[in-house]
Amino acid sequence: MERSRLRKHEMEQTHVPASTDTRMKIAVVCYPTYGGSGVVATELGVGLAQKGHEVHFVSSSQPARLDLLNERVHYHEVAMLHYPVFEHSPYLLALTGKLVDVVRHEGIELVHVHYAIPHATAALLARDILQHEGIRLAVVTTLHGTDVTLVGKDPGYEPVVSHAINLSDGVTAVSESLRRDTLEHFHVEKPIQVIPNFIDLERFKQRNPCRFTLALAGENQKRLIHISNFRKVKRVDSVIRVFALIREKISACLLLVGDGPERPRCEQLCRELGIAADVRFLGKQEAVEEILSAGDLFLLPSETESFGLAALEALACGVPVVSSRSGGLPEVNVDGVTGFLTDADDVQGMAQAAMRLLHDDALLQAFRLAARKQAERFDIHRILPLYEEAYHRALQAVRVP
Ligand code: GMT
Repeated sequence: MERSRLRKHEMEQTHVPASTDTRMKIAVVCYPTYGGSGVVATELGVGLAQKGHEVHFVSSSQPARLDLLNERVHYHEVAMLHYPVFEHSPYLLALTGKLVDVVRHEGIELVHVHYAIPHATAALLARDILQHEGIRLAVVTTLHGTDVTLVGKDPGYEPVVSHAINLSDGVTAVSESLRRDTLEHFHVEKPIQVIPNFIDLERFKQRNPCRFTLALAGENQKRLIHISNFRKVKRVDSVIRVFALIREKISACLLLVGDGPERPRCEQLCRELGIAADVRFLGKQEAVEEILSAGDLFLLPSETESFGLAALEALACGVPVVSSRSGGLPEVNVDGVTGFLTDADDVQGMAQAAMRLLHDDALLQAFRLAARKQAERFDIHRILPLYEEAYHRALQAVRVP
């Protein structure tokens, strides 16, 4: 690295933040995909930029909810090098190289990676490379879900993820349940701070339902909603089976938002159960808050769910949730207050819980109010400062000689 540029970097880094008001230069690494950790990372980054920090997103393509680039929000695409020798191009190395470049040229002091695999390993490698040039970089890793509960704990990945957790300068998990799972499945000495996911209560609130959604349902039909990426863990087939039982007793329609590998099987199941006319596959949608506002109930029977951001979005729009009690869902959906919790494979139980609410308007209304109140606990304005504090602690840690 050129001397002058190095000096500029050092000068910026000698300004140890005195308080959590200090502006930081942060790189955010995430998957760009619709849903989950990519959404949390994007909304966190944009929120930090609104508070005056400079945020650089680093991803394989522009994150789905990142529509605003300005003087404090930047995006750097990880370009893949394709070469005939590679059966699969090494994303880990491409990301590491991009991080080194962005840190060098933008004076980044902290990298926040969302989803450990392979982002945390890439950030640690970048930190090592930069250390040889005299640049100190803090790495904060946020564990989101299957990076721990499914993929990460695979014996082939476990030592790599344990190493990434132990060597990060700060580690957070999105729920207490995920923190426990991490301690159970990994060889971890590092303290893990729980910082729950958050919600923008201004965006996610009861609002005029989307006209398109209303047009899809009959006048007196109850509307059930499910939103996911249609992967096996989401058990969208159970959503359909629960709905089939409800529909035997109540006039209702099911709105399915999102897309993914299980969708064709789910479409087939609807035909086999003879309910296809009342089930709408809406695909990926941007204005989920408008669709949710048309809903009476949200269904989420996931096999594993470290947090359940979609459930929180539903609650914020005043829509009660009937979900499994897997993972962190009980930390979001309060049984008997904001919805009901059942075992993940209890299709009958879920249908009964749903019908209890759909049959009783007064109860449904009480749950709607409680749902919004619960969502207020996860207000972005309460959670964002927790990340700022975590960053400051990580920065202090790398600055101690
Ligand atoms: O881990 C995944 O399945 C993907 C991950 C993501 O990157 O989309 O989703 C997880 O992170 C979300 C945001 O923190 C949580 O709300 C989800 O509950 C979690 N998914 C699972 O645990 C299955």
